[in-house]
Amino acid sequence: MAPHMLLLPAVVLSVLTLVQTSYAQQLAEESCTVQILVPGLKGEPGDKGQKGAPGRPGRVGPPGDMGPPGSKGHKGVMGRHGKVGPSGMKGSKGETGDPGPKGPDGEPGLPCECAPMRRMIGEMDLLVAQLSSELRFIKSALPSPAAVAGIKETESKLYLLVKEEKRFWDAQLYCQARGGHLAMPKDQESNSAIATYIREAGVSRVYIGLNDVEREGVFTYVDSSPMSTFSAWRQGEPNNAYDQEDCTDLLPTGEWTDVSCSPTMYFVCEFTKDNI
Ligand SMILES: [Ca+2]
Ligand SMILES: [Ca+2]
Repeated sequence: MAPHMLLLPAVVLSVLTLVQTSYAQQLAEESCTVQILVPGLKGEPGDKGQKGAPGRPGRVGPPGDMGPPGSKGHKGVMGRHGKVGPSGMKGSKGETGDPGPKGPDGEPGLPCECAPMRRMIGEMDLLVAQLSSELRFIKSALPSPAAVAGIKETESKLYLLVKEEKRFWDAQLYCQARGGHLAMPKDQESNSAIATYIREAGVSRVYIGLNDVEREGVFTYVDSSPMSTFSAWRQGEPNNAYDQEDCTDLLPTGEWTDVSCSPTMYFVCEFTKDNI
């Protein structure tokens, strides 16, 4: 008989031994006396496996410790002044102070000389009234300082040289609007006053208020009074040149000439002092 035929029942027996417990162990000890079993040869190492999938994220760790404190910053510059606030409420009125000490007695007064004083005061009142009225006249008569070369006066008249060139009748209207007329020299005194006035002002001729518009050759003043005893015609005047000279001008010499009423020239207004 071949040895492997003897071995087969022993192998079967060993398998039974492995699947049975205490009884099998006991039986195996008895079997080891019959046959010693050896493990098989170690196999060849297998191929390296593929890399596995990434694992799940780990748990959140505990908070870290607080870091060391930073260094202190520099001090800032001072800010601008703030806006002025609103005014405060008005304070309450203080109490009246104590009366001051009595002053020294004054010098004894002079005895009153009442009668002369009253007379003087009366005269001054009249003077003030007259000055006030003349001032009112000057203010109303002066169109502008540049247009007038001052005022000339006689005992009863005021003369105003107007340095605005106007035709005869426009000049008369200008004077009338201020309460007067074109100057009407009716005697030597007033004629000289007007002549001096325009000579001092450096004016070569002015209209005066005399004309023969109504009736050729018959001169009348602009207040309708006739030229009577006084006249100051230059030699050869009035000549009614070209049959169209019906108005009158006065020259710095004080002489008159008849001229056309159309040219524009300076003129002199006359005001009666009683009327102003
Ligand atoms: Ca004439
Ligand atoms: Ca003439």
